[in-house]
Amino acid sequence: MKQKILDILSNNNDYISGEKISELLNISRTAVWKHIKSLKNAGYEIVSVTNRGYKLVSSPDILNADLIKSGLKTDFIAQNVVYYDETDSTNTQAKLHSDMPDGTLFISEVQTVGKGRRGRSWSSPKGSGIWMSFLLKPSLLPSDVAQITLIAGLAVCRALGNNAKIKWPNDIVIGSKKVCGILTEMSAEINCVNYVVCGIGINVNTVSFDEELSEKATSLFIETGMHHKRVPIVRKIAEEFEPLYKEFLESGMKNIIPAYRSECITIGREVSVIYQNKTINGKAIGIDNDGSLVVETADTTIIVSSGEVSVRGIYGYV
Ligand code: BTX
Repeated sequence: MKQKILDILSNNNDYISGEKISELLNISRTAVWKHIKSLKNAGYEIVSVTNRGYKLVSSPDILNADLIKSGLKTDFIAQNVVYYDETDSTNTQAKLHSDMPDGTLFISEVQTVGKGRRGRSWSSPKGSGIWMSFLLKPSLLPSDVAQITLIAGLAVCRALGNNAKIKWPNDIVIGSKKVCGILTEMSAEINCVNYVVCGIGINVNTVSFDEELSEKATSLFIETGMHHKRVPIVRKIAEEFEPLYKEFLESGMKNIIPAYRSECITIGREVSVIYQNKTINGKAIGIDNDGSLVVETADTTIIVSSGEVSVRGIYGYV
């Protein structure tokens, strides 16, 4: 009932009377008042004016499954949400619960064993970030799954704004520092994918990083000097991700790549590409139509696909 009242208040820009809410929900005005009181206790700022009613002024920055889903404009992405106050890793949980529906979002206030790629760890402190994973069940060849990272990157980049850019293949940066990392994992047979887990970690209101990270990590707060509510960002990512993902499943990357290129900061830079225990230095000259990085070296041009690869700028992290 509290959630229904919240929905009504959220969808009303003006005051709405207690009487009107009690009619809409078929409960007494005293019950409405009690629920409003408990919403206020939970951190919602709701003003009440005699003869006019109630108005929602602001919501607390809590991650809540109902808040994420309420009015979400997607068909299936994040329509089912599994929320944890604390968990090891949302990617691990998504894999453990892979029987859940396609598009299920796993999200946690804190991760105790946040994972990066190849055994690296991902710092996921309580309250200041978005640590979440989409469970996906695409009909794809295993070799095409890495492209989901690129799509998620474009969706995050659009959702974050604030001049966020993509550092190919799996980081989102603002300026020259990393604000988001993406870890895509899958369970597959030789020719078919059972499921994919696309994990997204975003530093939102992190005030500072420890010494080891501060050289390459940043947050929305550090970049803008403002706190940002996390739920609207989660919703925006889901709403940006779904049409891109559908387009990808229908027609591959060809219609997505032009937009990806225009947000990708790696193109035109001198880079060091590390893959299969080799390091190749060269200039990133483009992204081809399936999302691979084209690198020109002293004597040849190589195409690097976005699977297990790290890219470092020769003159810094980006
Ligand atoms: P990556 O391997 O590209 O980056 C990991 C590296 O990034 C670490 O070795 C460290 O240097 C640096 N790093 C660690 N934590 C942070 C941070 N908070 N901000 C910036 N840099 C950091 C990137 O892997 C993939 C990260 C995915 C994280 C999400 S969170 C939800 C989901 N669950 C989970 O366990 N992982 C994913």
